[in-house]
Amino acid sequence: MAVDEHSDRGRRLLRVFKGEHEGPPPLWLMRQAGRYLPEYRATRTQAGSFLDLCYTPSLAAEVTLQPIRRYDFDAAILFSDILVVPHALGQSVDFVEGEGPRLSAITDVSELRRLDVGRARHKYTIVAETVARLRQDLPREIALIGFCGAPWTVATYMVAGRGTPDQAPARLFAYRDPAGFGELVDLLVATSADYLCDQVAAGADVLQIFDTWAGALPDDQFERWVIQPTRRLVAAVRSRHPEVPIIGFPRGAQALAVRYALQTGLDGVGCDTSMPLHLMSQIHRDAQVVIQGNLDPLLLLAGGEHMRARARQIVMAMSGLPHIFNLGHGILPQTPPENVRELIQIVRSGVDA
Ligand code: 1CP
Repeated sequence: MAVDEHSDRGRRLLRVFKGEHEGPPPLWLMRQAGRYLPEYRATRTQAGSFLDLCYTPSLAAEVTLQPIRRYDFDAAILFSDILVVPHALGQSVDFVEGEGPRLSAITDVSELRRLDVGRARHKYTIVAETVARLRQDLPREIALIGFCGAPWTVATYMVAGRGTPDQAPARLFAYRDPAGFGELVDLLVATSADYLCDQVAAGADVLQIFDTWAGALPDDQFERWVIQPTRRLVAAVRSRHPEVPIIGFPRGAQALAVRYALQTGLDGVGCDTSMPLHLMSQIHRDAQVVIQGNLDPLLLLAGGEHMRARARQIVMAMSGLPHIFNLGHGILPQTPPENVRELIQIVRSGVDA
């Protein structure tokens, strides 16, 4: 890909974190690599299993680069999955076609002893190799985003053994045995810090912590299992890499996102689809963080005038603030790739296009 094409923009995504945010916002999209792209489906078939794709650096790097070749994004996000961490710790993890992830559920605290943080560190070297390849292949102008799941969200899968609509198994575990659940969360804080630091050492420029199920908790539990572990994870990464910007994505947090932004020490907060635009600007005002989001992925799938109007509305509402344009959740597999191109044009051309 031509470096010149991007040179006028410079490293726009990183500059937003330094307080430079004139002009249209930088943009990337959650799940920008994935099943909506025919070239992803082809590589996915070639890889065999989903975990093989995550653990084969040449293929994981290839699918990370596919959306960058097609579109004018400001960032690439490492292709991996949040469930690589439980797998690396020694839990059995399987992605069942058409059904989603299946893990051997952790039902009591004795099963935590079998998880092995040392073994995990060894597995992380494979992901770090993907990151290193990507940093070499990507033009400097395009930021490389590393990521992990937040301790709470990863724990919900580890305890339930699968995705659940209400995260009831993890919530119950935490109510019945807070000390035991706390042990699992502490272990995830420690190993996720290793995982993120390995990604930064290999060349990741920015990090994102995905807390997809943050919205399932009442405020006292949110404080304990979302805010506190995230604050410790951020502090642990900062102690080794003070400069790297870290974005949190507390999906469903609504008004609690303000407290989350104030208390975690994060540099940016990703806002989900249901977050009102005025609350997005309030989070920035109260906590001085960069704001990311939040077009409805279904509207990207639908396309047309409604999508164009809402994208402009978001850009306009956030203008003058440090804003990274994104969706409010990941791209859906049925999304027409041409809608992504159109969205990028709208965001790049500013509000008066
Ligand atoms: O067969 C396939 O291709 C599987 C689909 C898929 C993809 C493309 C899964 C299974 N994971 C991924 C990649 C992925 N997952 C990325 C790649 C980078 C990108 O382009 O954004 C990232 C950042 C994730 C993170 C992830 N995995 C999250 C957090 C973000 C979110 O979407 O909420 C979660 C909750 C997962 C778990 C997971 N992995 C895959 C599925 C289907 C799920 C959801 C399971 C469920 O709860 O039902």
